[in-house]
Amino acid sequence: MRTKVVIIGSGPSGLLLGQLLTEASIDNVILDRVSQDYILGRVRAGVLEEGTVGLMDRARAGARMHKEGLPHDGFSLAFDGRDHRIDLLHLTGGKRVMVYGQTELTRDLMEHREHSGATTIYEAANVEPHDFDSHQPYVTFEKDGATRRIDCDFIAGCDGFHGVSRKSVPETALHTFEKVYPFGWLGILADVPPVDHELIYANHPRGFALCSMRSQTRSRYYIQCSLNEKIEDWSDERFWDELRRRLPQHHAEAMVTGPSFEKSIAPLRSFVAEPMRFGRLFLVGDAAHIVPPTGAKGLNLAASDVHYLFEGLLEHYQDRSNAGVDAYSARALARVWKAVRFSWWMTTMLHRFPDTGDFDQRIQEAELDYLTHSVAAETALAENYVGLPF
Ligand code: RFL
Ligand code: PHB
Repeated sequence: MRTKVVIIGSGPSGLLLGQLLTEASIDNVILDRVSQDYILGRVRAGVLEEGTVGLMDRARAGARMHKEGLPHDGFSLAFDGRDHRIDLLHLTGGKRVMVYGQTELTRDLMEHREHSGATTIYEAANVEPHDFDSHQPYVTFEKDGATRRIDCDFIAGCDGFHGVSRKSVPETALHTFEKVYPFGWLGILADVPPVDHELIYANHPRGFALCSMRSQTRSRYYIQCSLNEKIEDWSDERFWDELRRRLPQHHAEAMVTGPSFEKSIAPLRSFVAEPMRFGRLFLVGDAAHIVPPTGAKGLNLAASDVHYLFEGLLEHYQDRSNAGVDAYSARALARVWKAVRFSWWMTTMLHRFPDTGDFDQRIQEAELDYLTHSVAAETALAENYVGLPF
C-alpha cells in the first residue's frame, strides 16, 4: 500500500490533520492502536481557542460545533471568598473562546472522515515508523494476524505522549524538558446544570477547583488532589462536599449536584521534546509536548501544530517548496513554549503546592491581587487564554 502521508494516531491532532489534507486532495492514512469507541470514551479538553475553531471550519467539520458549542466571553477567578471576572471579549478587543468537548470535536472529525472515504485503520498493533531519515519512509503494523506495510512521503506522529513516534527517534537526537507537579486533578462529569454560565477557576487554601461544563445540562468539575488519592475513595458525595468548600459561598449554595457518570484522576506535567521534526517524521500535539490543563492549552497547541504542518505539506505538494516543512519545528516550538509558560504560570498561581512556605504564599496572593487591580496584567492573561495568533 502507498499513500502520501501516514498519520499515526486518531486523536484530535491526527484527525484534524487528516481532514485538512483530505480536503486539499492530499492522500493520507490514519493508524490507531485502539478502537474508535475507546477514543470516544476519553473525556478531556473543553475549551477551544478561535484558531482551533477556524481550523475545524477549514476542515469543513465545524457545523455541529457552531450549533451546539457555547461561546464564552469571559471567566471567573475565585479567591478569598470572592469572584473576579476576566472579561476576555473586552480585554482582547473582541476575542472569545468556545466551550465544546474534545469528545464531540473528535466525533465530528471521525464522521467527516468516514464520509470523505479516507482510510483509517483502528486496532493496528505494533505500529512502527521506518527510514524517516531517508526519502522513502514507511510504516509497518499488525492487523488481523498479518504484518502490513505502507510506503509514504511523510509520517506525522500524532500519537500522544505515550506513542511510538517520539520513542522511534534516537535519544541523542532529542532534547527533552520536563516539570512534574506534585498534585493531580480529580475530575467528574455529571448531568447537572453548571453552577455558573462561565468557567470558574478557584484558588482556595484547600486546593484549586475548576467549574467547567459541556452544555447547559452537563457539568465538568475538577478539584486539585494529592497524587496518592484513589478514585474509589471518592464517592460523589465526598467530591461535591470538597468542591463546595473550595468555592465562594454564593456558588457553593447555587451548586446543583447529582450522580457522576465519569470520574478520573489526571497527573499534571509540563513536557517539551525538541526538535519536532526528524527527516520525514514530524511530531505533532501531545507526542511532542504536554501542558498542565490549567490554561486549557493542550488541544489548542495540537491544533496550532497541525496548522503549521498542514501549511508546510500544502507548500510541498502544491508549490514544490520545502520551506514550510523545513520551518515546521521552529515555528511550532516558538508558540509551544509560550503556551508552556502560560500553563505553568496559571498552575503556579492557582494551586496549593505541598511545600509552599509563607514567602511563596504571599507571592501568590500578591500575584492575584495585582491581576485584579491592573488592566495590563488582566490583558496579558486574557491575550494568552484566548490563544496567541498562529
Ligand atoms: P491524543 O488525544 O493523546 O491522541 C493520540 C492518539 O494516538 C494513539 N496512539 C497510537 N496509535 C498507534 N500506535 C501507537 N503506538 C499509539 N500510541 C498512541 C492513541 O490511541 C490516541 O488515539 O493526542 P493529540 O491528538 O495530540 O491531542 C492532544 C489532546 O488530547 C490533549 O492535549 C488535551 O486533551 C489536553 N487537555 C486540554 N486541552 C485543551 O486545549 N483545553 C482543555 O480544556 C484541556 N483540558 C486536557 C484537559 C487533558 C486532560 N487530561 C486527561 C490529560 C483536561 C484533562 C483532564
Ligand atoms: C474542561 O472543561 O475540561 C476544562 C476547561 C478548562 C480547563 C481545563 C479543562 O482549563
